[in-house]
Amino acid sequence: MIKDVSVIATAPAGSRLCVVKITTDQDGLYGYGCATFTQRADLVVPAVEKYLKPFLIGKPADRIDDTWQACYNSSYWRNGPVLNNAISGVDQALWDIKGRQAGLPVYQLLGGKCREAVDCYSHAAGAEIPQAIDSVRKLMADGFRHVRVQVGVPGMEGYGAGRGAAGVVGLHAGPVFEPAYYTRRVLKLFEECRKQLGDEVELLHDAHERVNPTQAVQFAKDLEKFKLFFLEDVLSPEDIDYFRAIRQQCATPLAMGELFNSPHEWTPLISGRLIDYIRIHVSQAGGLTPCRKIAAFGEIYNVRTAWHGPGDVSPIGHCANVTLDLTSYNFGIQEYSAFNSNLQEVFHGCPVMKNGYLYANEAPGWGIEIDEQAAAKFPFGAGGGRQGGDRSKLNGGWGEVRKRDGTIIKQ
Ligand code: GCO
Ligand code: MG
Repeated sequence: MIKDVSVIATAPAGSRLCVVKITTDQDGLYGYGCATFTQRADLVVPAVEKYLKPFLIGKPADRIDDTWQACYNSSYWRNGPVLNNAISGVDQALWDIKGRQAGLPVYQLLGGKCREAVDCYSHAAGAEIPQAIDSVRKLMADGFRHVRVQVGVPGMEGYGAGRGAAGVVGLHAGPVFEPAYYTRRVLKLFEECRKQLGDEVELLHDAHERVNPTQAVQFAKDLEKFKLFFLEDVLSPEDIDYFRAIRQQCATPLAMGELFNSPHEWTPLISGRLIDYIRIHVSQAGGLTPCRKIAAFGEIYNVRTAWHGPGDVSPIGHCANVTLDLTSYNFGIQEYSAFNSNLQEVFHGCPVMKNGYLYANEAPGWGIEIDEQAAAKFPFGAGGGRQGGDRSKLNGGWGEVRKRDGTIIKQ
């Protein structure tokens, strides 16, 4: 039976991480779950403590799907980033508890391995093209077969790479981004990548919803000759109907999903075979329970998985990713971000990276123990966040980036 529900809020590597801890009435039996929404982390904490905790205490700890449905419906209004993350924390903690009780890693509860380890991609970037290519080479030397490569747009606030030269001045004082400069720049990047690195290395790119739908169609077509492993978020969730136009005009593999919180977003793309890789942030969709169903749904339409796995997923969340990756036949690739020493001081038992592969921890549950005293050493600061504006007061939220004429852009 669930005896207590609490939240561990910690930022060992800068990103605000939220982890839910569920304690049962059985001595020493507890579990952890990732509830990380780093841009609004302080809102997830009360969603758990004020709403899910009183709802869950006294309930059985061994009815995971039923508990998920009960939490999901308990707010009447549903499918939002804050509430889904809170539910995810509870959900993943219950899977951890069930694994600990069974003495098995969670992946064994989902039917065991479909592969020995999880092939991953890592991030290469540079403000200038030569730096970006060097960064790819370094990751290839570390054993990665798949590398995401991003390049800066001179003077502009690009995604995933430094700005480089002095800022382009717009009709406003803030950071500037112009999509057409970006697409031309990235085409040059991939031309150089293929010339210098050859065809063997699988290259990925994240457009981070920075171009308008018509540019997206053109961009995907122009990138086709560089044979990307996938092009990510070339459209915004609001524009997913344009995937049909891209599909009709080119064969560039398409990935989408980290911004999705609702079945209304992923169902039409998967059942319409309009994307090749589903990129959901597991806690944004509500946890392991809904995501194992999304993986199964994807298998029917041969849409492969590529779960979101950057630094704003806690090591518990990375274990959930690895669990889905090992147990889903339609695994595609896994995004990897390294666990630095501070993270490993707090989270003992992180998945292990070797030669571009992530290996699950074979211990029961997620196999992770959290040092809560160490976690307390890394409290959420007032600053952080990204891009634009006075970030010191944004609590992890993002500032603004605008076109030269002052129009705000999706970042
Ligand atoms: C990715 C993502 C991230 C997000 C970040 C938001 O593909 O890894 O696009 O870099 O921007 O997780 O907080
Ligand atoms: Mg992305």
